[in-house]
Amino acid sequence: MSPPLKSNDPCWCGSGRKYKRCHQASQERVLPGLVSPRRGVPPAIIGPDYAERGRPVKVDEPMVKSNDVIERMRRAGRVAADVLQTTAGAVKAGTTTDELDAICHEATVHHGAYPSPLNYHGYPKSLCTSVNEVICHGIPDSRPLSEGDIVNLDVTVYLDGVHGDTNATFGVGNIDDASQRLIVVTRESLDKGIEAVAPGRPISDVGRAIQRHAEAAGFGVVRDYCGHGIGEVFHSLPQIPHYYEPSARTVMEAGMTFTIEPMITLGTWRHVLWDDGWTAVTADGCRTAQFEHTILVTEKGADVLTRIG
Ligand code: EYF
Ligand code: CO
Ligand code: CO
Repeated sequence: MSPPLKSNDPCWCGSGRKYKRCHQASQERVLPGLVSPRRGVPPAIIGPDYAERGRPVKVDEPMVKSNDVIERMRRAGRVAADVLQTTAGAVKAGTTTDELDAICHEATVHHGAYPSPLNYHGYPKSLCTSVNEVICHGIPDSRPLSEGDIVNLDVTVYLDGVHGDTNATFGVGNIDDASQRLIVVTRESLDKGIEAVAPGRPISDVGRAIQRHAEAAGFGVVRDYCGHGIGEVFHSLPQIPHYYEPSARTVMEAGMTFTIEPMITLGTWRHVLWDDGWTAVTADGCRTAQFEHTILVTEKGADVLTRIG
């Protein structure tokens, strides 16, 4: 990975080439706002091992899950999908990303679940809100959404000892054609990745399918953030690259659970981090979109655990 860079214009992508300001980027870059105090979780809700201290104790688990874990993941996946839908209902110009976090937090707790991002490695909020050129891990703050923005809402819940992780990107009011096309192609790229899931196939087939679709549309595929194994642990093996990575030779088996969460850009796939150490933005300021599902590998292919309904 290239060394951490600042997001101020002009920026260097780390490849030695200077990126000009993206001609397709929004006119103004997203700026950090104020982050509200941490929200509390009722004591009756059982959180993951990192909820108090921030550092996960259990960091690995079998890639192939037991039937008991899978049944609990089905419930967690449905709750995550429901919370995402509820939170998305509040996306409109003028709503702050902190208000979206409050809605996500309350909806999660209402289901008796713990919002998995909260205090995960010290992350301060219950939701990730990634606006325009923010690739992922945007921290909800006092910034109101503006007409024409795009925003990704990334929801993970912890219910009955397991996690369910899903996200989607939404337009705020009327968005420009490039942003609309980006959202459609990113959604399709996730679908292509899901279609490549089958027992006996290498994990590299997932990224190959995603990259082929996104690059055929002229878009970039973020390399430095991947899908991940999920279950009783938020992030475990296998790692799921969203581009063709020949070393991703692990063969998919029925009972494996992982996320697929491609981040697709209008320009470069390279990122820089904000000074907060969490927020990843495109190195050239171009917009980026993401969609995510939690997947179970079955004998027939993929079972999507975070589908709504
Ligand atoms: C240690 C975080 C840790 N990480 C990943 C922690 O899989 C996720 N979304 O689909 C995902 C969500 C969150 C997350 C929320 C908080 N974190 C973020 C950035 C860096 C980091 O380093
Ligand atoms: Co997620
Ligand atoms: Co994830």
